[in-house]
Amino acid sequence: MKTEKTYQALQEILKRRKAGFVLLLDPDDVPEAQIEEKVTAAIRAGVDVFFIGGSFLIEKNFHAFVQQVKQAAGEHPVVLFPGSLQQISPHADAILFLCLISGRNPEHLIGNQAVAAPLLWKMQLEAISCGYMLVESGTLTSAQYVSNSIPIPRNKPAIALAHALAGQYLGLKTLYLEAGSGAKYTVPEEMITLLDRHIDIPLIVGGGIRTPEAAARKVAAGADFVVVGNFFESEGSYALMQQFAEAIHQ
Ligand code: 1GP
Repeated sequence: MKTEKTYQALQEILKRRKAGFVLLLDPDDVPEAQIEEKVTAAIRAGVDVFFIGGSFLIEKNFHAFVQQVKQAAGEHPVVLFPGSLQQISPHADAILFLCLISGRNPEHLIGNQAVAAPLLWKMQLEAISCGYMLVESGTLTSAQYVSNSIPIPRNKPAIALAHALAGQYLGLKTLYLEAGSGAKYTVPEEMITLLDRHIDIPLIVGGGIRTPEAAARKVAAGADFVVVGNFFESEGSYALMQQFAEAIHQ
């Protein structure tokens, strides 16, 4: 892919703010009639970037969903965060080209990427390479189950650092420390700080973040982007979105 427009837009956000606020939208959890209203409200509250993805796609026409989110998001980046090979669409600005570097499952290290790459090339969709690292978070998560991989022990930050450095030396452009959607425990701050001290590429952190205080702790520890998904699927939670934005932007 020739352009890196969206990757540059992410870096621009980091020049303006301490960290970026990412809202993860799961197509199965946002009713079609609410897409525009939710995206508009999120932008008003201070969301910087939208990720779209989920472990399964059961209900939705994925392309139509991505198109509607992009229409409502305007200039704000809309990035695919694919839970499977079915979650690829030319209507997004870019895709996180995930490599599950914490695991040892060849399908998630190179197999799926080789299937997806020609499709991305045909669509001329920007691919942002991302070292995806699952971190143990108290219970079995969908990401662990679906990827058939063992997460990094949460009390072993040195293991996370070794994988993160390997990802950076391989030329990956971002790293994602993932506790898993709805995780019981979030990614430990100690692990984030250790990576932040040694890694130059943007560090994305997500999974189980349910309060502005928790989000602020991830940023203080060194997260460049904080992803929140599950929490904003509950009734009335959008009222707190501005507080999350303030906590993340600092
Ligand atoms: C999951 O990191 C994201 O992939 C967000 O997690 O849904 O728990 O906020 P939550």
